[in-house]
Amino acid sequence: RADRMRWWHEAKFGMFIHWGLYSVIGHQEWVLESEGIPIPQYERLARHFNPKRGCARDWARLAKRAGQKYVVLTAKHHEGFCLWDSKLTNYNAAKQGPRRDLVREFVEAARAEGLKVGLYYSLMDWHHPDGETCATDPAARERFVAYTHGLIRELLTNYGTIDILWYDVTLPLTPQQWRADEMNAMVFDLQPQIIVNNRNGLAGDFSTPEHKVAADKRAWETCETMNLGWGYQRTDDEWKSPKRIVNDLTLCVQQGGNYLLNIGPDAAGDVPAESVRVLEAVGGWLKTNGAA
Ligand code: JFZ
Repeated sequence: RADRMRWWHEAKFGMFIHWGLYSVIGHQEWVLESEGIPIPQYERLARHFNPKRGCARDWARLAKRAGQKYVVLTAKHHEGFCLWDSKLTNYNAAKQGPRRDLVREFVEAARAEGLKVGLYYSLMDWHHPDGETCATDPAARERFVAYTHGLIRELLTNYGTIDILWYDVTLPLTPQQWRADEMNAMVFDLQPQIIVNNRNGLAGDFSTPEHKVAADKRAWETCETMNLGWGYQRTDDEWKSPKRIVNDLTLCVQQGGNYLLNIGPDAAGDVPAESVRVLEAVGGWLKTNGAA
């Protein structure tokens, strides 16, 4: 168990990537909910989700320049759109929109740059017809939990070694209703070396304080944004300075934690220029100080 975590403790610094249909609009990743967009209208965003070839490789190269050692991509956020070629839903990037398996491109790009590979997966799903009714309707719950286990199985079967599974948001079900124990057992069966976080409501391998450096007795990782939002937000220019980020990273590392710093690429896969500038400055500092 300790061995499984070693690379992660040594890595210390990772890149979080929030990317999905919400990136087309540029009002963050909660836009479906926060602006009350009807599902059929939201689905049409897929037509405008047209990433440049090689954008995942650009992110991986950027992570390297920043001194980051692992990357975590939102394979499915709350919007429910799957960035991979799923057999369980057509609401995915290989069947509509770009018609490419963006998880495969991401995984291959990360490996090519020598980075460890993480996938973020939101249990909560605003798009699936059973995603809400599963809270009260047992038949819907049965279907939705099976769907969820099936999607996670695909992610951990079809893309080679996955180093981190980063769950998020258990709503509207309890860990018991998700059959989270069984889910993790499947995860470790498929990928014995993987490490998982605690946002499926179980302890997992590490905890995930957000927007704060919160030292813990167990393994922990602070996740943080570079501006205000996680998903691409056009008007959001409240960028943290390289100094602030180096400071937070240093605080995490001093206290034995990891630091997962987010970028929100746009629908073309372009990373906001200010994020690039700040990440390069952070990487430069790490190099100068012999820390990368
Ligand atoms: C979640 C998402 O809703 C959000 O869009 C983003 O992906 C972020 C990384 O995770 O938001 C959370 C989840 C958990 C907590 C706070 C925000 N928490 O435990 O404090």
